[in-house]
Amino acid sequence: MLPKVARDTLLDFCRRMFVIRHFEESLVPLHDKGVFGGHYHLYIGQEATGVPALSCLRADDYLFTTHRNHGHLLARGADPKKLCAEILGRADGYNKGKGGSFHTVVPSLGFLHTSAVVAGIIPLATGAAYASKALKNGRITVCLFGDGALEEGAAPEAFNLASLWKLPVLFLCENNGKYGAGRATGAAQSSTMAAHPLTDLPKAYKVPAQQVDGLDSGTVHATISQAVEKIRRGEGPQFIEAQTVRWPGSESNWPVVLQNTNASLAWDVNAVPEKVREWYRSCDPLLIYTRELVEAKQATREEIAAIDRKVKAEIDEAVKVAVSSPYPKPEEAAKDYFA
Ligand SMILES: Cc1ncc(C[n+]2csc(CCOP(=O)(O)OP(=O)(O)O)c2C)c(N)n1
Ligand SMILES: [Mg+2]
Repeated sequence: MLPKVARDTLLDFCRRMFVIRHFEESLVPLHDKGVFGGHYHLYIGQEATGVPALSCLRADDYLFTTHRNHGHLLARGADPKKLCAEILGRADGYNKGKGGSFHTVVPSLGFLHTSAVVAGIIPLATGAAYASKALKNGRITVCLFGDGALEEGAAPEAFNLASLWKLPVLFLCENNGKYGAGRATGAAQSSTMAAHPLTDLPKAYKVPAQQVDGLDSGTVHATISQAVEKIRRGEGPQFIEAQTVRWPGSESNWPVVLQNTNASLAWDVNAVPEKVREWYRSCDPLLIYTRELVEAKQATREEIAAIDRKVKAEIDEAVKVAVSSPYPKPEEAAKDYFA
């Protein structure tokens, strides 16, 4: 189902989803050629969660995210040139190349902290929500994390305080299937959590919690906007588990792109290698969204192909700019830290 928003906004969501997809796909060959090192994770397969969800926020709200942050930053309007330069460890990156893929922080977009420490941000986001409540600044905090974060003690501790103190925080858990094992099918379920469904955990702390189909942009948009309204009205925290199906390229330790995305795949996936075809046919949120736009006569196939081409050219340009950005000077190494 499409989000109930104006056509311009629907097309803007489409553009943002393509930005994420092309950006993420373009990182893989860069890494494989040694243009950047270190680990990294891609947001492919979760675009129909992040894009509509973050559109429900105000410009001055706060966000905290994880090792799978690129899509969140881009959904919120990050500059692909500066994000790519950051991931490549270059001086023109958002954090002068010192944060890298796992720790890109963009306070101007509300991202106060990004951490690869699984669940590390949950108490921090709760703290930011506590500050907003104390300062009465009307800002809410969105904490974005994966299903794996619920296995950490930090998560329930934070749910407890957020609930007791009725803090303005949205816990958005993106459940993309079991970590480190094969791809999940249908509703993702972790076998490393005793709490089933995962929403039982926040509910035990009286945090209202619900599951949504993270491939369904309309349901995500409606659910998040209602949750955000309740939080802004002072009702306290909310927890939403968005379920997606792990992109096959994220199954192994390092991302693998067997198929570069283009809009035409929405209507014919025969070009996709058989090994991964089923995911593109039925689980790819970007292609699902594209088909929905056309079926609802909100856009023609040609219009979508034009958005796709334009975004691809922008991302190619962003990569070029990032690759030509210099590394930070050695004397920069000890600057911008605090202890
Ligand atoms: C505290 C901690 N333990 C272990 C890791 C290693 N690690 C990195 S990603 C990850 C899985 C996280 O799964 P999930 O939260 O579901 O996120 P996903 O990668 O599936 O989006 C783990 C265990 C870590 N980064 N931090
Ligand atoms: Mg996960």
